[in-house]
Amino acid sequence: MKTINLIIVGMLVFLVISTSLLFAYTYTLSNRAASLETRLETMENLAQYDNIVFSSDDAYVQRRLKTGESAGTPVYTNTSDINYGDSEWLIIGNDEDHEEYARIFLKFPLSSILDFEDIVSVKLFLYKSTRHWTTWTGVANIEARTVNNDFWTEDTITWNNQPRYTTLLDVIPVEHESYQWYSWDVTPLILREYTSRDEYASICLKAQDVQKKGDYYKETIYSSESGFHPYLFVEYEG
Ligand SMILES: [Ca+2]
Ligand SMILES: [Ca+2]
Repeated sequence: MKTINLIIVGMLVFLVISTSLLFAYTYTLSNRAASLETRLETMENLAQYDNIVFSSDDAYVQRRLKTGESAGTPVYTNTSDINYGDSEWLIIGNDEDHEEYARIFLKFPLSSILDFEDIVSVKLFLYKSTRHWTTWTGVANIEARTVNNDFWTEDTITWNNQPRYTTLLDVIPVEHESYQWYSWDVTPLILREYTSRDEYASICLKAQDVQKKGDYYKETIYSSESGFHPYLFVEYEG
């Protein structure tokens, strides 16, 4: 009789636990779906405006990552030939302690900009995520730089075959713990592309400073695969 009671109690406990887990899982899923919906709706609203240009290609590239130590010898994962074009993240990092470097490349088709003569400014907008690797609370200066080569694609770009970056366009302090849009002024690049009849503008985003001893930062931006599509905002005269 005691054994039967124990079995019944056991079954009841199992039922209660599994039902709670199922509820928690369903709740998390519906929350995630809701937040993705909100993001996509925001992007659709933006797309109504003809002064928004979405990126055609976006990816980050990354140099080798120190993953740990084995008997005093550093262990690395070589990421230099890995392509991250379909990732929902775009990552920036410049960390000598961990020997880890990451940059973002973006490409924008300029055919939808019809009125170059009336351009007042063009700003690059990126949404910063709170996906963190550490509890560091500092500010990272992030540079936007010109990339002359437009022949790279998000499906093939890696650390080893990345195009060169050149002129500094703008530098913006990004708070590690923030969750918001940030913008960089890229007007001179877009006007130059127009003057030279170039149909695409490529931009590199990288960290300006090398990480200081004891600090560790890697900033994560949402990619076009996430719902927060990187875009250019073109401001016209009048
Ligand atoms: Ca991408
Ligand atoms: Ca170009």
